[in-house]
Amino acid sequence: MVCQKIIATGIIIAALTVAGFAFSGSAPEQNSEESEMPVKGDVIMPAKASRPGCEELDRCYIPSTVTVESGKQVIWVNEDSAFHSVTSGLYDEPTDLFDSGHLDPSESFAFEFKESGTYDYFCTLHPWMEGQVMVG
Ligand SMILES: [Cu+2]
Repeated sequence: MVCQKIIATGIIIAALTVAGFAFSGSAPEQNSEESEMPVKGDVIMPAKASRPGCEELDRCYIPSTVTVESGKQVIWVNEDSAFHSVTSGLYDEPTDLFDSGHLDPSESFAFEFKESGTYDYFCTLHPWMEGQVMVG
């Protein structure tokens, strides 16, 4: 009888251990889809953004407007097969806050926004490409 009790207790402990392991193991699994991508961008430059017309569909930078807290960085990823840039200001009126330079396909650029405000940016190669970062 004593022996059976010990075995039964052992099985319960083993079952709890397996359950606990499965539970703690499920947490990182939720992020596995994101980590499959080389870089997880907040904004992407999609295929064909180099052609005029993406602005009509609001698909030059996706999303074209992002909101972040101050002190946070925004990451852009060029998913197009053409060069693009992420340059602060407007095409006719660039500012010197940030400029990615020419981004190769699948290259990324990150910038940390320290002060709240609304920041326009554009692509130096394709003037129709415009986006905005709202920093709260
Ligand atoms: Cu571009």
